Amino acid sequence: MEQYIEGLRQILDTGVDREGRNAVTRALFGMQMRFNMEDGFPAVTTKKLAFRSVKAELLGFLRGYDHIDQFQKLGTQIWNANAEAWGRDGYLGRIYGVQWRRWKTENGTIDQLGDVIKQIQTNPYSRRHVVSAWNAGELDEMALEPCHVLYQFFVADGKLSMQTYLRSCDMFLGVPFNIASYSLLLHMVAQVTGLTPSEFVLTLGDAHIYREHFEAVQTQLKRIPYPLSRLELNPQIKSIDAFKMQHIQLVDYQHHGTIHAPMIV
Ligand code: DHF
Ligand code: TMP
Repeated sequence: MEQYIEGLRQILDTGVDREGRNAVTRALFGMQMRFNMEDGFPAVTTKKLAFRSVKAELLGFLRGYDHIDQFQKLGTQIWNANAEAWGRDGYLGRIYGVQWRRWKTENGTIDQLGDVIKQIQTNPYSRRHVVSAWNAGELDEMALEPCHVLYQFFVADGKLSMQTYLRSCDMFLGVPFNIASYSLLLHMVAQVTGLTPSEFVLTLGDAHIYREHFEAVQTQLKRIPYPLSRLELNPQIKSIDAFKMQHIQLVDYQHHGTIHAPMIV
């Protein structure tokens, strides 16, 4: 997680301040972080990560959910504010999971993730293991345009790696979730394809810290990181659609205290 901490420091020290869509941020453009799953699970330790929310959000995406009631039932409210701002009674529109599992075509839908999992099993060295949430034709039908836009898998030596492109990165609030969520997805896809999870690579576009978060980030930078936690998945689960909340456990998670900071909608 040193890379995450270094990223925060770099942006605070050398980033450029701009007034954007919703607030003033300090930003750098173009960064990359690599997390090797053999080193442990990359749950941030310099504050408390709401891992229950991470699990619930990802399971919701895997099920193609598109309404805050569904996410809330699973155990997270992190999408409520955007839904409210969009003003369609809790409907989130054609967001991530809808595109991953039911991308609309002229005569039906495409299960991008299901198809990629089949390809990983039958044609592992393909360079086309790509899932896209960026559906340019439907951007105006989403509560928020996708931040994590696209991901790709890579197989070598019985190990599975994954890379995600994050076009817009709220370094304090969203990014710790994104790192944990995609690392979790990497473990899940590795388990159902019989591979060992290897590297998660996060490529960041506009990497920013909201002015409202500067103090919270300073607090975090003063803290000494703990050793990484581990992830345990119930080994019986062999289908990406069979995972439930209780099949996913973060163990030995040592962390500093929660730091509250507002999400800027
Ligand atoms: N908008 C903005 N401005 N930044 C975001 O990071 C963001 N993320 C979204 C939707 N819109 C966004 C989806 N992901 C939280 C974390 C991730 C997330 C949305 C919200 C959040 O509030 N995290 C809190 C605690 C959450 C909890 O306890 O469930 C945190 O302290 O990490
Ligand atoms: P934007 O659409 O104007 O870029 O605003 C989206 C904000 O949400 C931006 O601060 C990035 C942040 N964000 C993340 O960092 N990660 C996420 O997963 C999501 C959904 C949003």
